[in-house]
Amino acid sequence: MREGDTIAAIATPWGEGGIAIVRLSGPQALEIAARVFRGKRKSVFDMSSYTIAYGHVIDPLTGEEIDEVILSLMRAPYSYTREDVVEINCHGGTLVARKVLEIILAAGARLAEPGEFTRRAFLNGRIDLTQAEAVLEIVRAKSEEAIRIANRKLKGEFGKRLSSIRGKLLSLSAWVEASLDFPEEDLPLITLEEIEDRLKEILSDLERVINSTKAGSIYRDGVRVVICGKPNVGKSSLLNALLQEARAIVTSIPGTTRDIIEEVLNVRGVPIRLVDTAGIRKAWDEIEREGVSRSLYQIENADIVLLVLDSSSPLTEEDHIVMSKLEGRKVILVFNKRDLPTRIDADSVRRAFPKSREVWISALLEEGIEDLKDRIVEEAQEGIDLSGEVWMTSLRNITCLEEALLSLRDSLNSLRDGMPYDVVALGIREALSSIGMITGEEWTEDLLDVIFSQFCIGK
Ligand SMILES: Nc1nc2c(ncn2[C@@H]2O[C@H](COP(=O)(O)OP(=O)(O)OP(=O)(O)O)[C@@H](O)[C@H]2O)c(=O)[nH]1
Ligand SMILES: [Mg+2]
Repeated sequence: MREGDTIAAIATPWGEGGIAIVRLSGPQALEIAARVFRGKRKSVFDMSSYTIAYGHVIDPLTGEEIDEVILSLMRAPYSYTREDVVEINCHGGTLVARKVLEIILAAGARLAEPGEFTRRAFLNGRIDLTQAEAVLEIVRAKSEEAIRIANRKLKGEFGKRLSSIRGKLLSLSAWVEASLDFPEEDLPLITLEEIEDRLKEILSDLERVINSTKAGSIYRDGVRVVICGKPNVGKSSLLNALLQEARAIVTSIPGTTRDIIEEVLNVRGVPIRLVDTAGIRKAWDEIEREGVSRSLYQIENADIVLLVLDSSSPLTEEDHIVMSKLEGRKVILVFNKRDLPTRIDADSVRRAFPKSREVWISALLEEGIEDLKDRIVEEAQEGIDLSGEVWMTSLRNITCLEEALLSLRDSLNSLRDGMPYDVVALGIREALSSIGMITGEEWTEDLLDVIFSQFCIGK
């Protein structure tokens, strides 16, 4: 990675589109752009920052016009990367954008690596690492709620939250280390009680942040909801009703669905991965057997299972087989076919799942579906406090937060066990470093490689 050179990439997706954008960033961005751009009115050098110019990209070797373009200029330091940035909007054909990029590369730029523009924004101090990751979260957001949370993070609010914890730790660490340096003083600079109080306060603050990231992970990663039940209870009808389209085949023949059907759906801002499965029973043929074993696999990997039952007929042996597979899963009881007279013994089902929510629906008439959506969201958010802060963050960051928590707990225990101050100080230093890895106050090239390799080229 050479930080001082000028990088370029196509910033828009591959393929045909209205326009494609080729982006350039670095100290030679203007010179390179000037070599390939012939403006109608002025040259790139005469343009003010945040203005655009109309003209053509030409091949400097042959003078041939390659494309009619609009060029925009953002001068350092007020740009995405804090370097000079030029963006060229060309016609959206794959070949045209490629040709423009090739000419720019021939004129002295280097092809950017994935996420390198954002990496420069970080290295040049425009954003911290939490903001860099928020960029990726916005790109990948699966719901409006996810965009909202990521936007707050992009503004730096998550980084500030962590920096404030880091600030408290720094100050505590300074006191503890100062006490270590002057052991001969009669009075310690900070008393044991004071250290303990401050540690406890920071610990509970950190716990709050960790909880809030758990809340956010629902919006970031979504929830896997698996529809299961014996054949013919209306699982596929339910999938279709939730999706509002005839996605799965529905027939009155038991054993209609053979394979897994997966669709993504947005429920009250939570991205839901909805899975329809083959009805579980002793299979009649090899295809169905395979279908059933796939259903069981889906149940094991579900966040929430919708146990669909036919309320218009008594429970059967097959229902009991399905129910026996659901031990330890989060289950919502879905009594379907409520448009028909009730013949199911609902109480015996409730006894088998005393903690489960239940809902009565008619997938056929699309009744009770909104109710079911509410139950799904409630179940997904159970045990998570959404009234306070909500953050989305990567697994890497959650691990760092948990490591910081463990280090601080170690410190607190050492303190209570009467260990020397330097043992206490060690835990605090470790916690500082774990949190610094999230905000980017501490980083290594390897860490940046891991983070930015997830970005696309041109971002
Ligand atoms: N009356 C009534 N019939 C329903 C309802 N939901 C589904 N059905 C009917 O029940 C039959 C089976 O529906 P499916 O949705 O294919 O059932 P399934 O659980 O996916 O069945 P398999 O894929 O075979 O496991 C069809 O004839 C549906 O029209 C309902 O709410 N009320
Ligand atoms: Mg089906």
